Amino acid sequence: MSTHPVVAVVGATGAVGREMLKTLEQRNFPAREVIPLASSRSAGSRISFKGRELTVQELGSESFKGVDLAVFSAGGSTSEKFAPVAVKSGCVVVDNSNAWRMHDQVPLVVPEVNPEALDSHTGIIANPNCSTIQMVVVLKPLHDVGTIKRVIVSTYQAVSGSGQKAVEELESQVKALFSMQEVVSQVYPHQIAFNCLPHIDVFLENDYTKEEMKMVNETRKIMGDDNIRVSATTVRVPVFFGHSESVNIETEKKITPQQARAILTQAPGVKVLDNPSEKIYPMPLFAAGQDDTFVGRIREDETIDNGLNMWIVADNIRKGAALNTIQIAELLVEKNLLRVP
Ligand code: NAP
Ligand code: 3JN
Repeated sequence: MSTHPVVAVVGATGAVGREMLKTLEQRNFPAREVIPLASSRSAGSRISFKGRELTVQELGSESFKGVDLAVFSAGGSTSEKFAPVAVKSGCVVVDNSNAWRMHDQVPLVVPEVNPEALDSHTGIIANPNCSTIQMVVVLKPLHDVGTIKRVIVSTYQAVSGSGQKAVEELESQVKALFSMQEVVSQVYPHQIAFNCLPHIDVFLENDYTKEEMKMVNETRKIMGDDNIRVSATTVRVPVFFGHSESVNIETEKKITPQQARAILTQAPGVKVLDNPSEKIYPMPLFAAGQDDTFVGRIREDETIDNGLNMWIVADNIRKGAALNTIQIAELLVEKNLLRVP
């Protein structure tokens, strides 16, 4: 293969797929050709890429012939079925779904945190959940210095995390409420406009949601430390773009807020916005469209010896999904790993 791979984007018409195309273009990813794939519903529709119109093709078992790299964002069942088909065709897969994240042979990668995990890939590489990505980008540099023992996180997740239809649902509910019309909920089990839903993905037997357990298990795998205890509450809020997180950590070695700010100022992919007296702190409205993960409100947890509280915000569709995926693809090219062993 030349260093200019043929790239397939599976789920190209969706919220994440469109952002992946935008990111490939913005970062001038060295693709020889880009092939947008989706379901029969949108096959034949056109998508613009680098000033040209690409025709969306229906995903099928022949779609990966001659393709070097496939980035997937079409849901877990599509990834389960088609990622192995792609790998069999000699194509390396970076998958955005939950389907492969916890498989032993599948690296779960955040380039700023564990790029070395890519070296042992066997064809499929998993992109973590958005809420996990933005948290570990901030926690890993602190873990390296103070060893994190325990994390308690509550999330405030934007509706774009549930796809294009959810963005439209919030929009139409707000319009309906201001024009005294009936509110219709199809994506969410309750009205999301002017509301908060402590319910993301399905409830599990332990009374946590699947989204919460993704944060628990993925954090340990990415940080390479099964001793870290994580407790998560994930909440959907009426924000269009940008997930926010209130994060509390307990460390073995004390890290003061001043030290944490100094460590995080040097951390790749992180921007410290922490000057409360000037009303400077991260907010989702301003993180939307940005590549960095923002952290602020860093302060001591006064209830324990070695504890910190902080507020972490990032664009869930960008760093939480599309950008992280394309950063993985860039690393694969850079490390000459774009081949199935
Ligand atoms: P979305 O806006 O609803 O888009 C879904 C995309 O998948 C569309 O392009 C759709 O094509 C395509 N698709 C659906 N079923 C398909 C099938 N059977 N065969 C081929 N294509 C199919 O959703 P999204 O927000 O982009 O999210 C897509 C997926 O990405 C999610 O299900 C999730 O697994 C993953 N995701 C991950 C994160 C993360 O945390 N890293 C965040 C968000 C999403 P049509 O236009 O033809 O319907
Ligand atoms: O809800 C969010 O804010 C993030 C959503 C992620 C998501 C949505 C549908 C299916 C996922 C994911 O990445 O974990 C999945 C999934 O693949 O399970």
